[in-house]
Amino acid sequence: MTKKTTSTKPSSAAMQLTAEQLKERIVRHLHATLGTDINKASPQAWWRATCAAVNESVFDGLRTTQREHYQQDTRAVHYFSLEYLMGRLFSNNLHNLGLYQSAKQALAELGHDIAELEDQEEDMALGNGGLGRLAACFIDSLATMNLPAVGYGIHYEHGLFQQEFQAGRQIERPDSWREYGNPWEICRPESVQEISVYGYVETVYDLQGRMKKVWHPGRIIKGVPWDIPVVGYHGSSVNVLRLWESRASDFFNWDVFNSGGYVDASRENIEAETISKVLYPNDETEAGKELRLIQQYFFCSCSLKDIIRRYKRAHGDDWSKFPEQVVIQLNDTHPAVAIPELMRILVDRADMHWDEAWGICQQVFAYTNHTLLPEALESWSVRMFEKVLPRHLEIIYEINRRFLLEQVDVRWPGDNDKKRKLSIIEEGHEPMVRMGHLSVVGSFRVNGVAEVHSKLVQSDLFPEMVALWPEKFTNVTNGVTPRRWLKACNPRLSSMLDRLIGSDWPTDLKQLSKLAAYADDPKVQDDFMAIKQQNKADLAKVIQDLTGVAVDPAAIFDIQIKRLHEYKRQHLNLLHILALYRRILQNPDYDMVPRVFIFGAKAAPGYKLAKEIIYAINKVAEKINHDKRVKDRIKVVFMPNYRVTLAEKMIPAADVSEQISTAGKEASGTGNMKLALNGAITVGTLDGANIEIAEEVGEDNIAIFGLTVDEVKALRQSGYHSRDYYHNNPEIKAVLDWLETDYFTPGKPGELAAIKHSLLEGGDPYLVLADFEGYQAAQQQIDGWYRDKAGWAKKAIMNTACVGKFTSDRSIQDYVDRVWQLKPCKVD
Ligand code: 9GP
Repeated sequence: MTKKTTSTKPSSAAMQLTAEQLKERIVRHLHATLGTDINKASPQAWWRATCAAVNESVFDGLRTTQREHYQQDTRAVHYFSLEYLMGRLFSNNLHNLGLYQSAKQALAELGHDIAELEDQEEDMALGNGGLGRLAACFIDSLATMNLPAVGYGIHYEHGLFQQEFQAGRQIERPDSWREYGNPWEICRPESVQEISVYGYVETVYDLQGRMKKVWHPGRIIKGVPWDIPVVGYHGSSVNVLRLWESRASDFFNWDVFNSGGYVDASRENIEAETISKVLYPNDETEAGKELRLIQQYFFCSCSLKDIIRRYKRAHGDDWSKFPEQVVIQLNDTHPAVAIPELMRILVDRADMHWDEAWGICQQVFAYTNHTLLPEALESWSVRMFEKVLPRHLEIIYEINRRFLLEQVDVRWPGDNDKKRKLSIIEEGHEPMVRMGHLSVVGSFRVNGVAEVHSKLVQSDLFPEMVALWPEKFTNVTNGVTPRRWLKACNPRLSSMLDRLIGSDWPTDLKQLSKLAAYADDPKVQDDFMAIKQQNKADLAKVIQDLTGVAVDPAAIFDIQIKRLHEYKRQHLNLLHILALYRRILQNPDYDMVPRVFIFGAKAAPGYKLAKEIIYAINKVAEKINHDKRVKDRIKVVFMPNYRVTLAEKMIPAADVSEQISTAGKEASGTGNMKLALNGAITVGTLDGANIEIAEEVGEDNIAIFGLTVDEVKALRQSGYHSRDYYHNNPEIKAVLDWLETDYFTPGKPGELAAIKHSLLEGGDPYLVLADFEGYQAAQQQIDGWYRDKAGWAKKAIMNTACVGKFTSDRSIQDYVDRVWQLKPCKVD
């Protein structure tokens, strides 16, 4: 059960605002903030004026919350994340303040449609995918649950690239989310920090003859904080997301300037500003670049100094309370360099004894692992680390020396293999710093993000660490905020829920279970499916606008939305589409419920095969959508530029949710939760949180297929030969061979051959062919289920009714109970 830590009553001053009062505010801001007039203001100006009007309430809440936290000297969690995929904030803030209806009315009376103004906002896409969106859901829950928290990250000038298709191929365009400023953020020059990189370390002796290390940095960089208020739902706290922007330090500028080096000075400026320039667009792969390490260190160092500044304001130089007041959650290993940085500050700057400093560190940090993919496990070459952060490398060596001596050698005396395996430094031709090992050694808790994933973290990734510290490891299954992912994005279903089960569900999602009592009620079934139908009609318009493809809302809307990656197996979906198409060509009367296969996915720009898969899907779509023989039984669309805002339009319209990763590869998934919450039926493998979704909704309401984690391991061990499947299954052979012809790319045979090659010569690393038959059977099951209208409606309702567990409020409560030990602080 989700424990309720907050009242759900809309109680803040903002809630009492009438449309009339809001109108007055909007017009006032149109004049005083935007300097324009009702008669000539552009939609952009109206949108900004409305944001400013909303901000009056947001800033009120922010001030009150900060005052309360300061006065009560609360323990707080500090969420360190290189990514926050926030999407738009306009409707989210209005909903959370309880102002959406008043604003809608106010704008209507001023002659504007709120939905049109919403489209004025660029997505704040400071993240790649699941990990970044999870961080955004978590900070929403933290504020809603009145938990003192600060999110820390980077104020990227360019977020995730915008995707276009040219002749079916992905083209990346820069994202400039704040080209003309962003109304939600506040610059805080009073809290600027300075950080250092490069240089060398000197060993000196103080007057007592004690050895000290002095780092002489090669460059100093300024971190300028931008605060984005995070509004809790219905009159709860307003927390802060603090994002750091890098600038050249004044000190260095002047130095070079004064000696006449104007060009050099601007080069330094540019280099410093490069740090927060772009988000690395890779997902699940390590960047391995010096700039990326500097980005990580930059935001960790700025954030730690910020935390310490705030702590010292209340406690001066008394460090004893620090672990009571501060907990830092490391979102993946990206911020792991915070561990040696805090050690450096305590030992070198605060003159603390190593043991005392290490004691503090180990009570402060907790680490969440989000992936088992070997290519995503970060490690930095010792050479580069030494160049960028020479003092930190020394500290890591010392942490490692003590760990191997005091822990590993005590537990496994003389076992050099164990030492080699557990060492934070991986020896080899190019010695590497293993950030995962550092994170585990330096943290008091380590969690995975779904039951099965947490088990695999323990059994496959860090078994010896578990032997050393069994109590360190735990699980916190991910969740999503129902405020954005149901209340705001699916207003029709939300109103229906309010009518049927009351309006407490947005902060107490288990209430949804009350819906189960209506699952057989024909009226409720009709209403539920009518809403789905309207949402599908809305999406059909968006599809037409974005892709030019006309789709029929009566068809099954089958949706796969997530980053493009082999392990997520969009190509398995494609092979199934090809098999259906082939059946139709072979049998013109082939009987199937018409289906629209809808994809949304960005591929990392350097990930060639992922881009080939996008190309293949687009080419196959082109052919099928224009083939009269298909008679609209299949349509395929690839939505360009998939992002949070598009997800909000797609998810409420989904009948089928594709969650088809190779078992053991998807740590959790969160799209699976959002889709089920909105009444989509999952076709999925027993992977990540799919397993828990299946447990909650029951086997009648989900189509599970494919190898389990154990079966995947066994198959690999016994030797997997993808060619056997190719030769033994004529349909597999036919569709793979088809891809090699020029059927889909007239005059250019072989253009789509990369997929076949990866599955045959490449050995099919994600077992696509092994799961093909099972997948097909699951899809057949879906087809059968959909023909029974009442049966389908029941399944859809049961999905919404049974997924209350997957609210991010429950995840946060689990973190509070299992990791953070945090108390809510009610803000009036
Ligand atoms: O791939 C995981 C995804 O399964 C999970 O839902 C998400 C949030 O925990 O994190 C993703 N991992 C990453 O984005 C990078 O490790």
